[in-house]
Amino acid sequence: MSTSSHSHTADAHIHHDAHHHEQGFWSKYVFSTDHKVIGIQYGVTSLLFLFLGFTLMMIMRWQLAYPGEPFPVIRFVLPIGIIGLLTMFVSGFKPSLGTTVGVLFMAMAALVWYLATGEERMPMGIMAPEYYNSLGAMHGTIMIFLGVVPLGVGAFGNYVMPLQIGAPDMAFPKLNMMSYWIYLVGGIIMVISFFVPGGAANSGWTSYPPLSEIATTGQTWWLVGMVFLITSSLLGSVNFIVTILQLRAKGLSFMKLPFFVWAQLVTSFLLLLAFPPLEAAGILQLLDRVAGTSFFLPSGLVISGEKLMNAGGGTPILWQHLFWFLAHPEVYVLILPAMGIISEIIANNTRKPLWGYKYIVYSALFIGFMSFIVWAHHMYITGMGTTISAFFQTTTMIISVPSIVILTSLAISLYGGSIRYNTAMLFALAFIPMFGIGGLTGLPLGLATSDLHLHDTYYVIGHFHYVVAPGTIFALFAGIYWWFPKLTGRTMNETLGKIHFWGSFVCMNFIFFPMLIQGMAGLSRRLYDGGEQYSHSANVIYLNEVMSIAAWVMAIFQIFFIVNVFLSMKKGKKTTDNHWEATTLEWSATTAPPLAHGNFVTLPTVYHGPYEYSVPGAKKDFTPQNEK
Ligand code: HEM
Ligand SMILES: [Cu+2]
Repeated sequence: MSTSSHSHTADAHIHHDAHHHEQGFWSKYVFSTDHKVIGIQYGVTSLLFLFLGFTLMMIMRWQLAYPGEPFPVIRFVLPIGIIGLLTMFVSGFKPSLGTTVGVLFMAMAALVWYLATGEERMPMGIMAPEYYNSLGAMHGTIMIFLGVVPLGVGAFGNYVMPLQIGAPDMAFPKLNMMSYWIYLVGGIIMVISFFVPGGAANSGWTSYPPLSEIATTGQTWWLVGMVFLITSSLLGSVNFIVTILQLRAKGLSFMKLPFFVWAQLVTSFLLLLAFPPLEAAGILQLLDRVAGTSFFLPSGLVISGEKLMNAGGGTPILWQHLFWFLAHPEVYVLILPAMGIISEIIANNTRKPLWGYKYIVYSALFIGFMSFIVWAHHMYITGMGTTISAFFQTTTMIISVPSIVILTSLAISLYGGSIRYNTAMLFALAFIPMFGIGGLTGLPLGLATSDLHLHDTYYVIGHFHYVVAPGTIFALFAGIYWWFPKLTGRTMNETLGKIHFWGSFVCMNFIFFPMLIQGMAGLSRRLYDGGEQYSHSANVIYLNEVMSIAAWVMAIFQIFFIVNVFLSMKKGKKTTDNHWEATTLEWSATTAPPLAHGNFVTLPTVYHGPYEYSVPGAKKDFTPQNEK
């Protein structure tokens, strides 16, 4: 790989300095309207939330492995505090991003200490059953709505998409800023809910009534938080759609868009169309809880021997429909940006065009459309009658086809390439089989007959975690290693990166494969003691400890990642604007790091497709999109 500096880099930086207006600290870093700063804000915030969701899971895994044993608070709090101190140390305790993150890690250590103690949550140091429910519900909520989506869309989408389409910024920069701040408020409300009487929401991330309507105050906070998060997503998605449709560089026709941009476009439509019904439903549930309405409560509901006065005429099943009408498309919101990231990395590191670019694009569009008519495959057990079941089984089998097309195209893209095995590529390569397992294990859940047995077992937990953890999370890691040189002008350390990859890859499978086995044995999900009380789990219960240990070991490997980020930000090898010798605009037309605002020295014109690698007769093995 070439490390020589392109000659325009120096000029661009000079130009940059001359161009630079004096901006105050607040408008530059805090209430910024620059899509890159907002992308970074989204990135830092969502990574911290991912860490929090991950920590909740580690606390749960203690309870699952050793139910009834006192929780070793110090073993969990101390490492997080040390990460905080280490981060501050690497940043020299000076006012900077690193120090801020260090302080936030210290705050997180205090939060975890709070969460892992207290008579209400941990009587005599042992987890209360209701509290396991809280941790589970909040782990799911935080991971999805505060972690993965804001990272995949808010951070990567915001930072990369405008650069990839040659736009000076998003179409509505102020809306963009509002989207971030509303997201943050939603997140803070969710965190505060841990401190209200009765603790955080404990009705699952699905919030099914009637349970959710008689749950403690935390559920009200959850609903209010969700309204903020949904509003934020809606503002973001409108912005993304208009930006992609209106602000593409000259010559950048739709079929020349990098697949990452397509993925963001389809994702935005999913958010825009699927979230409003849940926002409405959330407000209705809120009214049921605080205003005495009965949208979701059936007549004659009796709770602990007492008739619930406001219950009547409502239907819990309506909530299930409204919830899954969002939540199935949401699954594709989690996976499409991931596929977008993977496509960029695979094309570049095989030095070959993406095989079947058109099929991939059409598949993504088809997925987008179909994802609105499969939702009730989550409800076979609810009981809808065979006709409706048959419809949803059919659509579910159909929607699996485009995913298979995308995955197959990516796999074929590898064939005959001269593959560069850097950390980003390793994560991208691992994505293919991991998402493959996640997808294939979904098929039996899409058929009512087999779902009868598998529904609500650990098989489901194993299935969707293969999609979101070694699937999406790996793609997001890949994206961080991949775009880091663009963000900072420096590269991440490859040795630390590879340790991080291999450790995570091995541990992930030790965590999630056993869940599939437990589930097939019939072990139910959402059990606070991991299924200890059931005789049918006797043969598979030992796996709980295996999975928990794998989860904690995996946590240790994440330290290599955290250290790598902060170390590389300060001390990483300086690199050129186009570190990976890539073709898309964010690499070949912008500087590293890109200009503060405006993005481009001169707006680029596009002449080529997104993945013209190793074109016969070309001088180099890559032809940038903007090269004449
Ligand atoms: C290595 C990482 C992870 C581990 C070890 C893990 C582990 C777990 C465990 C043990 C449960 C509870 C199962 C139960 O009691 O039924 C759970 C539930 C869940 N997890 Fe994860 N998880 C991880 C990452 C993620 C990610 C990345 C996401 C989403 C993007 C996610 C979303 C969920 C959801 C939605 C639930 C269901 C919560 C509910 O039942 O309401 N998890 N996870
Ligand atoms: Cu679904």
